[in-house]
Amino acid sequence: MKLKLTAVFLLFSFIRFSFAQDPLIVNTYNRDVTSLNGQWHFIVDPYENGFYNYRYEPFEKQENPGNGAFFNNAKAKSKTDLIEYNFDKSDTIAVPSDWNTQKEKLFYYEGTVWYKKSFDYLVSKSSNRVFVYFEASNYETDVYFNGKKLGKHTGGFTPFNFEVTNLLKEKNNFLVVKVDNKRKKEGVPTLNTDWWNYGGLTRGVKVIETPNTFINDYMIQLDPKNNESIKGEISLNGKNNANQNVTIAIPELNINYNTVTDNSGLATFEISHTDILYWSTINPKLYNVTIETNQDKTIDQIGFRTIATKGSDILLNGESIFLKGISIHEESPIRGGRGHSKEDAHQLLLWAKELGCNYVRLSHYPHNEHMLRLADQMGILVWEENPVYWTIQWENKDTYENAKQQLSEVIDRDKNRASVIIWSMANETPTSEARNEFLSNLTKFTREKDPTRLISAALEQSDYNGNKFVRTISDEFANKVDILSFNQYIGWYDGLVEKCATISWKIDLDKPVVISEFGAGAKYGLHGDKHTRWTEEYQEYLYIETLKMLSSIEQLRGISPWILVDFRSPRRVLPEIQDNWNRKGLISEKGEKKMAFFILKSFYEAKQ
Ligand code: GCB
Repeated sequence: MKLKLTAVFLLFSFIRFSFAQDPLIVNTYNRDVTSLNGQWHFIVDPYENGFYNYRYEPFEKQENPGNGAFFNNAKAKSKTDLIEYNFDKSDTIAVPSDWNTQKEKLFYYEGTVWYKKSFDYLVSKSSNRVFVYFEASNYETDVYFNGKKLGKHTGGFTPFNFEVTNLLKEKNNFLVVKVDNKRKKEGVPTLNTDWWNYGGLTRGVKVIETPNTFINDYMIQLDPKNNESIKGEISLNGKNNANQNVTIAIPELNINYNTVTDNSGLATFEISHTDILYWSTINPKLYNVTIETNQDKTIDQIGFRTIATKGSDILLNGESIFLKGISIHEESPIRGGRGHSKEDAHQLLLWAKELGCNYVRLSHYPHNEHMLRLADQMGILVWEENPVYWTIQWENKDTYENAKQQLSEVIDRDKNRASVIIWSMANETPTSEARNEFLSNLTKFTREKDPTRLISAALEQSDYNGNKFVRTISDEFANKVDILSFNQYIGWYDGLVEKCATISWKIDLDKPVVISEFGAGAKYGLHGDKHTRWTEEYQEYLYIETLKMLSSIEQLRGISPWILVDFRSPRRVLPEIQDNWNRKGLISEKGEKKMAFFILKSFYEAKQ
């Protein structure tokens, strides 16, 4: 019996080990990669018939899974073979992209879809290593390569990669990916949100070939305490990662710095320089930074700036700045559905610029990397957000680990982007002891992982000592953040627009206040008097009155109204007005600007 248990345990730990995810490779944006984007075969599998046998046991746990397991990509070899699926005869779908807006029958679908891509691959050097890298896949993803499980990833908006070096063949590799976007009570986000649960391989998939020992990760930033010092660490991955020479070069600053990795493959460094041109919203200066070892080389475009708070001021490079912002969902303004391309990101950020923004809130989950790369280039500050939204299971340890993992992955990806100044822990979460602990732990984790940025969360406001006309923030977690942010909907969910003029604010904390949301629904082209809901006039009136009301908050240092563009949400069902769209956009999903757009634009123009 004991022996048997040990065997089971060993098998179990082997499975766990073999499913472990590899450390995230950074800067794949600039690496030479082979894209697997394009048409993939797919099978819709609501009963997960390709994953479980008829006793509902996962095929991947069977010694001999047989022909039912979709990850084997089986083909009938003789006329007697019984195989009840065939990827190559199944329909195709584009990757990257959500499935909902590509196939009408999948518009409301929440469940499992299997993807398959076959490809040939010739490594350029036999000692090289090869990885498959997923930019994002919503929500649970099981990855199989040539019939072997590579691993599983949870979370719909962050990248992950697996090594395939030892499984790779020159011809006919097959990558089979099971993507399941079922919402889960214990998930992050949970069952209830106000956005479309787009499923699928929503961002790109690529093959990355690296030398045997390669530059896996680095963080190169200005020392928050000394703006004449560039600090960083670089980690190498591979058998020969110890005692390796690493060179960091920034030609424009005449920097050519040599260092050596320690026994674990890590090199830390600090380079003093007195003539750094700082990245700012006015002059978003990016330097070409080269990192080189004797085997590998990577180039990144990095901006250097400091961000800090002092009392109620936000200081960018030591100077106070007002965050003229707008909230954005990741929907394509070009083709609809989940946004993923550079063109999608560019259009959204151009609209933000046109509005006069120097800042965007990327809600409510990590957006694709183009957004951050372009924000870096365009001089737009960014709030990035973890999808801890509304009513997460605060007491569930796995939920916490999941939230932490997703946060960790977006920090890994974007920690070298000058534009990113705020990590947001959560949105509109109900206060409780368990929630405070959950968010405080996330905050602690984030500060340790990245001490160069500010922490916030979109909180909620409430009456001050029972007085409905005086509003405050009474939330213990407010003590933990650097930027005090909250959403408020006075004039929309909370009374009518006239109410704005009756409200005053009493916020005692000496911290910068950034209003993370306010807004009203309006259907583009619907006109009437300013008291009629859903008209552009109502929305315009709300913006005028809200901006007046918020300006009386002494510590006000920024706003990101809700929202740049109308976005899909299954919660929004009012016929002829919503038809599954949240209508609080300043721009319609067709790109038409509503009247309130111009109110906010002139507010920003007048603001220093
Ligand atoms: C909120 C949420 C946001 C919703 C918005 C609304 O407070 O943070 O996700 O979409 O309100 O339109 O109600």
